[in-house]
Amino acid sequence: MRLFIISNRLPLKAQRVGKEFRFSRSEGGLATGLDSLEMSVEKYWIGWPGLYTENEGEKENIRLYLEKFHFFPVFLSSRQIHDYYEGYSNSTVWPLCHYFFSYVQYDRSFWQAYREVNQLFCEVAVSLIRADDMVWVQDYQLMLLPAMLRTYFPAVSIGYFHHIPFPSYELFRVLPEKADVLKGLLGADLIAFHTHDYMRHFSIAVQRVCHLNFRFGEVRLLNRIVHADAFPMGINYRLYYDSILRPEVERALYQLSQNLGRYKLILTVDRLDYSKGILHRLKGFELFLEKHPEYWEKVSLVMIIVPSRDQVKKYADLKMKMEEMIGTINGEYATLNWTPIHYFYHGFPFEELVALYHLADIALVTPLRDGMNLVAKEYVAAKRERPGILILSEMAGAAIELPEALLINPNDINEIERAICKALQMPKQEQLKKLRRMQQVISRQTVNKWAADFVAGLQNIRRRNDVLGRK
Ligand code: GDG
Repeated sequence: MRLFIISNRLPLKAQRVGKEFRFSRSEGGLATGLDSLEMSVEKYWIGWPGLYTENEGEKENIRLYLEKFHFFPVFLSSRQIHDYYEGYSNSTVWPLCHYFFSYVQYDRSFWQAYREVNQLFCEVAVSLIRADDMVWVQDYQLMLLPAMLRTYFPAVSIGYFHHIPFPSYELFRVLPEKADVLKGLLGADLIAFHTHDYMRHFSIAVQRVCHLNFRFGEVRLLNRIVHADAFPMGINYRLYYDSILRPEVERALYQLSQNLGRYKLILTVDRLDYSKGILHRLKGFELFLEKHPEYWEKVSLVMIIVPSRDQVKKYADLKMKMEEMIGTINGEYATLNWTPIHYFYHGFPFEELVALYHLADIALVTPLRDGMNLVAKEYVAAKRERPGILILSEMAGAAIELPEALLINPNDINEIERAICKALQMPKQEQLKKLRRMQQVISRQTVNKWAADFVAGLQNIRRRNDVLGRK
């Protein structure tokens, strides 16, 4: 059986280096999660290779290189990147789904480009897929694609996964194109979310906007049913749990301990994004320093921010404010022997990232909204048998599976400050007990299980739809 994954980005991105191209792994939760899938099906992938070119020769070279991995590129023009990706996807849908209502931009040309690019993805897919293939569309950039594909292939198996929150109807209803978006999604047989709450919000929106009756997670259309469900995404657990056994990770850990081992370490890892609560977190850490001079020169925050969407104004503004705050805090509290915040505006190789997870006494994960948050799960797994505390926002999808974390409301900087203190004082035995319970949960709900469950769910609905179609 062949499975076509269709996402905005391919797992490999092309970058121009002089006259050549360099290919590297794409960042972000979707790419890291799906790329590590081990499946019994033949896997193909359609997506944007992350680079803009109008040169047909260059496109051909990129295409030839990627096709060796069964990756099929969709090339976008600079206008499409601006209006579809930075525009409708990241300046309209993203803030809406993360409850940043005042950040939402409405622009007719964004919407037109969104439709046009979804159609472009559809054309590439139609040239590749066969009626007996399975298609798995990923995320909010491609919400119109399921219905577009359905017009070409009435009986093909189509699934959709929404990696970010689906907002409550009261918020979703402000979207001018809400009916088109829902109709687009309803082209799929299975529509899945990280949590039941997101799924419930979606089904209420379908009832209110499309006047369709959702019962027991299903809606009946003319000749088929559409099923909606929660499939919490996991991580490649063994990869993180066993990572410290790798000599290169052990070496990285040794280096880190030499440089930072004198201090208690609080680690934060995010893409640059206002939804991740970076400014609130910095205020919480500043309050902690202000109220607890006894921890000066004893605790440092290591902050990794992976560059993301910095062409979008809100992201560029966030970067400026964040760096200003870091500068102010370090300027106020640093001593000749101690830097309160070690800030990195770039990604780290996997080996160094997992060494940091393993070493850090505390992971501070405080998104204001987050579909799931894989960093929280990776930290718990990478600790192996070493103590550590996860401070986790109750606004992250991951909080539902990890109630043993120190759960906080990320809007309340006093709670962040108190949680840091509590974590620093927590006995080691209690840390280990909580970690073990969380490890049990995430070792069962791995990324492979997530994908296998999704594919099984999709096959099940398709079988039922085939029967309905024959009637
Ligand atoms: C979206 C949703 C949902 C980060 N820094 C480095 C690095 N990373 C990797 C992490 C992790 C991934 O990036 C980030 O995943 P998250 O889930 O935390 O966040 P988003 O990118 O916003 O992902 C999110 C996810 O999709 C999946 O559905 O959980 O809610 O927003 O895997 O390890 N990797 C390396 N170096 C870094 O410096 N190698």
